[in-house]
Amino acid sequence: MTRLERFLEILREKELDAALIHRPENVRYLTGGYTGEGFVFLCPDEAVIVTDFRYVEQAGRQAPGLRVVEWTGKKRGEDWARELSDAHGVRKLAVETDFLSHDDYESLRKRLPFVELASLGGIPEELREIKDEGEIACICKAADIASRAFENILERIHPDMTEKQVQILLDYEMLSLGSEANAFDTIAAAGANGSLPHAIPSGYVIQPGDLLTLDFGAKFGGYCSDLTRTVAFGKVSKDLRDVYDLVYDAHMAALAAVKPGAVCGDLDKIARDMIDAHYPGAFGHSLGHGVGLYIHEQPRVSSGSRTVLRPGHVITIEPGVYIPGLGGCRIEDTAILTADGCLDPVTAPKQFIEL
Ligand SMILES: [Mn+2]
Repeated sequence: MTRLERFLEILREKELDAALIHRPENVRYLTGGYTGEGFVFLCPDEAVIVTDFRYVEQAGRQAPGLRVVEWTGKKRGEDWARELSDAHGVRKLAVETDFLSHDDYESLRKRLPFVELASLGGIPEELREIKDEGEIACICKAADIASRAFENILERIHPDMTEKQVQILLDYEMLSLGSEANAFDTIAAAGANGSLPHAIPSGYVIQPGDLLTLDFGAKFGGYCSDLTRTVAFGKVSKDLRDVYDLVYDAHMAALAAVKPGAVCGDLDKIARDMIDAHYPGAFGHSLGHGVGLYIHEQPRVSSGSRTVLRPGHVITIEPGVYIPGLGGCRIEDTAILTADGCLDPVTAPKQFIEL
């Protein structure tokens, strides 16, 4: 059964006649490759991409099986939604209420007064949680590109460079190795900036004795990789070395527990208990998250999450310690759930590196 067939089956189970899909990752996923703007109308008899002139030809190439219609100044998106709903006798139409703007929702509601608008309730996101072989191959390739980029820059980064210069070097390397785009804005945080989990790379000049945290990812076939490495420049203080060793141990312990049947909240607890025993409260974010077409997907790997892992889940394991005034450390790999364990596509070294 194709993704689209499975999606339509769930729509039917939920007694929804049709759906409008606007979120770009969901459009790409359900059309099998369309990456342009617009939306998709889906019902059991028809799948239609509604877009403007700029993407009509592209839509035909990327999603050959689907009908493509063009909106214009005279016939806008909501007019097409109306026409397609009328043509298929739609009474209950599902939309992404967690994505559409209030204004877009209101203009649909006004244009479709006899149709009940319902929430799609995250059906595509749920389908996207479990990756198929093709998707996993893309994630592995994206992880390989990012891993090799990291290894390649190790001999070229040194004190006296700014965080920004390191970011540019890493991004350039990933793109040169075949990344389609960055999976997200690369984080480079050195010295005291390391205590900011999502620091923006700055003009700060890296000093001997600093730790540098790099959080980055490549994209391949639309799929993201996500990894974090922390490296030392020269001799770091004993405090920083202890932080590194603890984060490393917590990362390895949580990663070792990733297998089908594992509960996401339990994985979080493994790493959190280890860190809280030494630095209470210094690990202030979740252990990880799903990765796919989008960088942060289901499932959440967080405290209290009851999600049970299954083959095809792809999650990150990224504990960290952040101490204002001192700095921080995070180590992250991506784990792909297999039938009996997990596969780690990240090959970048993660033992303590002193540059
Ligand atoms: Mn991550």
